[in-house]
Amino acid sequence: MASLISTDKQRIVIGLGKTGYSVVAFFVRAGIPVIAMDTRENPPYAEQVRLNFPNVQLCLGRLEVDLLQAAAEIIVSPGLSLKTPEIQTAISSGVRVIGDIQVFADHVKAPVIAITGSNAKSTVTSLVGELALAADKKVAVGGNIGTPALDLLNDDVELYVMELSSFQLETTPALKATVATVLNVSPDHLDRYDSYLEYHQAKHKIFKGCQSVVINKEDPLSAPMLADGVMATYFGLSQPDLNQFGLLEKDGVSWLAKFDQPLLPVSELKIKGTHNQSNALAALALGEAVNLPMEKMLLGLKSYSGLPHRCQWLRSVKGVDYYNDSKGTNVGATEAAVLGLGPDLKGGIVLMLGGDGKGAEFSELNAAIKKYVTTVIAYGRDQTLIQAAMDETIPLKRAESFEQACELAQQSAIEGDAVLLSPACASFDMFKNFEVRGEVFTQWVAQL
Ligand code: UMA
Ligand code: ADP
Repeated sequence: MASLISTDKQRIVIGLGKTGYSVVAFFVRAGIPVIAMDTRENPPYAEQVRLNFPNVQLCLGRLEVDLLQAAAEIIVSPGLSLKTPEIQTAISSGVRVIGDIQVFADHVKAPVIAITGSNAKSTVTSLVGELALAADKKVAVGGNIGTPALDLLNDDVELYVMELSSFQLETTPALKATVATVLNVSPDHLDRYDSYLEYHQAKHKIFKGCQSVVINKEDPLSAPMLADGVMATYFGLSQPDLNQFGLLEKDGVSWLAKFDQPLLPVSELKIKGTHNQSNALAALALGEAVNLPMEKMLLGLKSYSGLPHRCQWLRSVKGVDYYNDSKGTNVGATEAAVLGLGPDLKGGIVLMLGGDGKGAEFSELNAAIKKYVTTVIAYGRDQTLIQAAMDETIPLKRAESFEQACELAQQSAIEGDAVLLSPACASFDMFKNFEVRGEVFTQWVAQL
C-alpha cells in the first residue's frame, strides 16, 4: 500500500474518534509519518493511539496552525467542519485537506457502490450488502453506517458498499465510484451548513468521476448533471419506463418491477411502508449496476427484515400498533414515515415529535400530518418550536419528559391507531444517541 502514497512527508490527522483512529492506523501500516490532533484534551481514541502506536505524535487540546501549515496533507474527521479557522488557514496556505473517504478511494481496488441521501442511507446500504451476500459476493459494508472506510480495505473484498454522509463527502474531491446515488435530498444538518444549497452541493460530490448513477425520479434534487458515457438508471414508485425500476400493477397485485418485467410482489417485502418499497427499488438498481444477478438479489430482498429504529414494528397492544422510528431525525424522514405507514392503517397515527431540531422547519410536516395524524405529542428541547409550527387544527399535547410523552401517546391512541415515535429531531438533548432513545421507547412499550 505504501507505494501508492507518493511522499513520505508528514500527514496530520485531525480528530481522534473512530475515523481518525482508522486513518492513523492506515498511515502507520503504510510507514507514513503521522501526527494526530484533536481540539479536545481527551478525545475517545487517544489512549488506543498511545498504546498501539507509541511513535505517533499526539497534539491535543487545540489545533496547531504552524504544524498544519507545514503538513504534506491533512485528513479531517467528518465531525469537524472545514470552516474551522485553523483548517481554513491551512487551506489558504495551499495544504491539501481531505477526509478518510478520499484516502479510501485512492487505494481501493474492487468496485464501490456509494450511497448518500438525507434519509434511507443505512437501510439501502445494509440491504445492498444483503443482496450482495445473497449473490455470494465477498462484500464489505461501511462508512457512515459504522465501520470506518479504511478499516474495510482488504485484498479479498470483491465489492464495497459505502454509506457516505455529507460531512464525509465535503472532503472527498474524487471518489470515482463504480455506481453512486443520492437517494433523496431534504433539509438536514442546517446547524453545520450556511444554506440548503451548500448541503446539497456536499451530497452531490458523490458523483465525482463515477461510472454510473442511480437517480430517484421523484426527487429532482437527487439528479446529477451527467457527463457523456455515464450510465443512468432511475427508480421511483410510479410505473417504470425503459431503464427504470418502479411499481407495476398486474391482476390487482402491486409488483416491484423493472420496465415491463414484474420482479417481486410488494406483499412479499418484510420492510413496511411505501418509502421502503422505494428503498428496495433503489437497492435493486444499485445491485444491477455492479452486475449482481437479479434472481439472487430477489432472494436476499425477500428475507431482509430491516434495521432496528427505522419504522420498526414493536408490538400491538389493545389494537394499537407501536412503531419505533427513532432514526427519523429530520423532517424529511418523519414525513416519509407518516406517509409510508399511514395508508395501511385502519385508524390514524399518534406521532411523537421532539428533541433537537437542528434548525429545521417543522411546518413542512403539516401536510403529511393533516393526512394521517390524529394527535401530535411534542416533547424535548424544541417542543415550543414544534407547537408554533403546527397547523392549529392538529391536536397537540406537550410533555415534560420522554416518559410522559409515551404515556400521553398511549392515552391518545384508540384501536386501529398506531403510535409512531418518529421525532424529526436529533436525540442529544435527552439521550446519548438515537439508539438509546429507541431502546428506551422499546422498553416502555414492552412493559405495557
Ligand atoms: N470533534 C471535536 N474535535 C475534533 C474532532 C472531532 O470536538 O478535533 C467532535 C465532533 O465535533 C463530533 C465528534 O467529535 O461531535 C465525533 O466526530 P468524529 O469525526 O471523530 O466522528 P467519528 O467517531 O469518527 O464517527 C464518524 C461519523 N460521525 C460524524 O460524522 C459526526 C459517524 O457517523 C460514522 O459512523 C463514523 O465516522 C465512521 O465512518 C455518525 C453520525 O452521526 C453515526 N453521522 C451523521 C449522520 O448520520 O447524520 C453525519
Ligand atoms: P439514514 O442512514 O439516511 O439516516 P435510515 O435508513 O437509517 O437512513 O433511515 C432513517 C429514517 O429515514 C427512517 O427511520 C425513516 O423515518 C426515514 N426513511 C426511510 N426510508 C426513507 C425514504 N425512502 N425517504 C425518506 N425517508 C426515509
